[in-house]
Amino acid sequence: SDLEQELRGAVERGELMLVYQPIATVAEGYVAGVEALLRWHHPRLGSVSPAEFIPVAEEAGLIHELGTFVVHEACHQLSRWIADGHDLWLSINASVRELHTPEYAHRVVEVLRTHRVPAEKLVIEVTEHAMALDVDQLKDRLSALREAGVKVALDDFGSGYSSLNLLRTLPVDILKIDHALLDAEDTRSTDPLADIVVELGKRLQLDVIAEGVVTPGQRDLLHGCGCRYAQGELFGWPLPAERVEALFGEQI
Ligand code: G
Ligand code: G
Ligand code: MN
Ligand code: NA
Repeated sequence: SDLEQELRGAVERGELMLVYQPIATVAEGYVAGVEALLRWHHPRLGSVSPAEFIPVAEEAGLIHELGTFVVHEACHQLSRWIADGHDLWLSINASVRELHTPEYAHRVVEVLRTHRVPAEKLVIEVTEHAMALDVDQLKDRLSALREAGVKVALDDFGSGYSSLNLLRTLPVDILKIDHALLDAEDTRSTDPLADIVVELGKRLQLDVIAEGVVTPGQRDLLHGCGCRYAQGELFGWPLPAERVEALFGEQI
């Protein structure tokens, strides 16, 4: 496709960059981590959404090149933040296709070593599209990451039918609650669904992050449920490194 042609070489041409969305503590509103999100600015097509180009990259076998760029760039940035005395973690999204590669965990560890970043500061987010991969294989990949000290998050939890089964099957540390579970919950002070999902995470001894938090009402609701972390418009959109940095140490 046209998009595929344009995506080839986009890394070398410097058209890709990362933005970072703050992940804040619900109780205090401090930035505890950031999620790196890929952006593509094409000279003619303009801004292309990852929702559009990631599937193309997966089909075209370009996802490994993109994924490598993301891990390097994000870990390099994290190493600078750590050197500046900031205490935070960094999450990156991994495509299931990347996790297909047997040496994926090994490569990630190499990058961490290159940038002298402690493994426990890195979180790899996987979605339930992960089901497309052989589950045993995926378990092996995630276990290898965790043995190296890297954290694993199950992303978009609650957005699809296979979530509960995946949660039972996969070795993960963090549960990210899909924004759809919180939508329109602002008017209520309690929500059984949010409550149950947060409780589920706690019972499984997982850290829970709520996504797509837009209103103070939603934050209060999450606080009431005992949800520890949240991300979304209320705390900040994905921002370039130098702009997200301005939020570190501030109450937001
Ligand atoms: O940032 P935005 O909401 O536009 O992202 C759209 C989708 O693209 C989300 O599902 C997000 O997880 C995914 N995405 C963003 N950055 C990356 C990335 O670096 N790698 C992968 N595999 N997916 C990404
Ligand atoms: O699939 P994943 O959770 O990785 O996608 C994260 C994306 O969600 C981000 O790229 C961001 O653009 C989008 N996002 C971030 N905050 C909000 C929000 O408050 N509301 C909505 N609808 N989307 C958000
Ligand atoms: Mn994500
Ligand atoms: Na998500």
